[in-house]
Amino acid sequence: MARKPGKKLPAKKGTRVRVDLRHNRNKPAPQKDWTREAREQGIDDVDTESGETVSAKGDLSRKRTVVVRNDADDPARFNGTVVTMRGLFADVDDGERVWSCTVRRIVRSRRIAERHAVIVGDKVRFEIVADEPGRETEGVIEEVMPRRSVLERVSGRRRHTIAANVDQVIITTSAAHPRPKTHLIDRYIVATLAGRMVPVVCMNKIDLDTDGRSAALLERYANLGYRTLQTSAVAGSGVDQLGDMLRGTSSVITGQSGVGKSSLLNTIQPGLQLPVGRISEETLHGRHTTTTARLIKLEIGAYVVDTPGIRSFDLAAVPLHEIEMYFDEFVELIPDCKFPDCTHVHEAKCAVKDGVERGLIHPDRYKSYVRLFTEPDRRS
Ligand SMILES: Nc1nc2c(ncn2[C@@H]2O[C@H](COP(=O)(O)OP(=O)(O)OP(=O)(O)O)[C@@H](O)[C@H]2O)c(=O)[nH]1
Ligand SMILES: [Mg+2]
Ligand SMILES: [Zn+2]
Repeated sequence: MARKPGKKLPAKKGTRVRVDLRHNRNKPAPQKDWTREAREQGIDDVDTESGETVSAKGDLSRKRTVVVRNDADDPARFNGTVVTMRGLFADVDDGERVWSCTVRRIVRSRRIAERHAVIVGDKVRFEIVADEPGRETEGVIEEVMPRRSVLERVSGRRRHTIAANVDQVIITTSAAHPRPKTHLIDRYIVATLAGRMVPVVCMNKIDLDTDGRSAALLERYANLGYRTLQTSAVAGSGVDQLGDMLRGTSSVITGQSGVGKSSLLNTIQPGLQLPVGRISEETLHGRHTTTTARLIKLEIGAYVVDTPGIRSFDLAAVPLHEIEMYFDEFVELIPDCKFPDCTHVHEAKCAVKDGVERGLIHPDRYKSYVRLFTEPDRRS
C-alpha cells in the first residue's frame, strides 16, 4: 500500500503503520499531516499496548514502522522534556522513560536564527518510531514548545542558549580555586534577569574563605536584594539550604569551571555520582569536568540543570540599551540623569555616576556595567 501524499491512512491509537521510507525521508510534511489528521479526528479505538502492525507486502527494506499514538488522553506519550543533547540527538524524558530523538529538519530550519533549535529544558512533542514491530527505539522531535525562560550567552558573534524553561539560576562562585570574579557574577545576574529567571548567588568552598573576603562579597549581593547562599560541598555546610532553594522548582546551576557545581549536587544527593574534577596542580583551575548540560531530577523534588563551566568573558546576550534595567540599584536613580537617553558612561550630570560617588552604587558594579556596555564583542 504505497501511500500517496495527503492520502488518509486508517491511523489509530497505537497502530503501527509501514510507511514508504523514501517518501518519508524526502518529504517529511505528508507524514506529519496524516498523523496529525488522525489525531484531530480522534481515531483512537485501539489499545496502545496491543497496537497492530500493517505491513507492506514485499519491498520491506524501503519501509519503516511508525508508531502512531493518540496523545489526547495521555499527554505523557508525546510530550517530553529534553534532558541532554548528544550531537544531533536529544534525550527526551516523557515521564516514564528517556527516548533518544532526532530532530526533524523543519524544526531545525525554523529556528535557525536561534542557533540552537533544541536545548536542555525544552518541552517538545515527539513521535516514536520503531525499526521493527514492537521495537520502539527512538523518537523524532516534531515541535518545540514556546520557552518561558532562557539562559543565553554570547561567544563572539554567536548566541548560545544554555537552558530553557527554568525558574532560577544558581550563580555559583567559589571562595578560592578559582577566586570569585565580580564581573562574572554581575553578567550572570544580567543574563538571568533578561532571561526571565530569578538569580541566586552561591558562594561555594566557603571552607577556603580564610580572610572573610568572599563572605563580604556575598553580602554585597544580599544588600542588593538578591538571594545568597554560602556553601561547602566538602564540609557539607549550606547544602541543606541549597536543597531548600531547589525544592519544588527548576533551576540551572552555572559558574566557572571548578567552582564545585557538580560537587554540590552530589552532596545533595550522594547517589548521583556526577563526575567531579580535580583542580589542576599548576593552574589551580578546574578543567571542564562537566562537558554537556544535563537536566537532573533530584529526589528532594527538584529539577536542576548541571552545566559545564564557562569562561568569564562571554555572557549576556542583552541589547545594549537594556543593560541598565538589569542593574537594580541603578534603576531608581536613572530618572535623575539629565539626558533621557543617558548611557551612564560618558555623559555629564549622570545620576548613576553620581550614585557611585555618593556610595549608593558599588564601584565594581558600575565597572561591570561599563564593561558590558562598551565591550566590542557585545556590539554584534
Ligand atoms: N575545598 C573545597 N573544594 C571543593 C568544594 N566543592 C568542590 N570542591 C572541589 O572542587 C573541584 C571541582 O569540583 P566540580 O564539582 O567538578 O566543579 P564544577 O563546577 O562542576 O566544574 P565543571 O564541571 O568543570 O564546570 C573538585 O576537586 C572538588 O572536590 C568545596 O566546597 N570546598
Ligand atoms: Mg561539573
Ligand atoms: Zn546616567
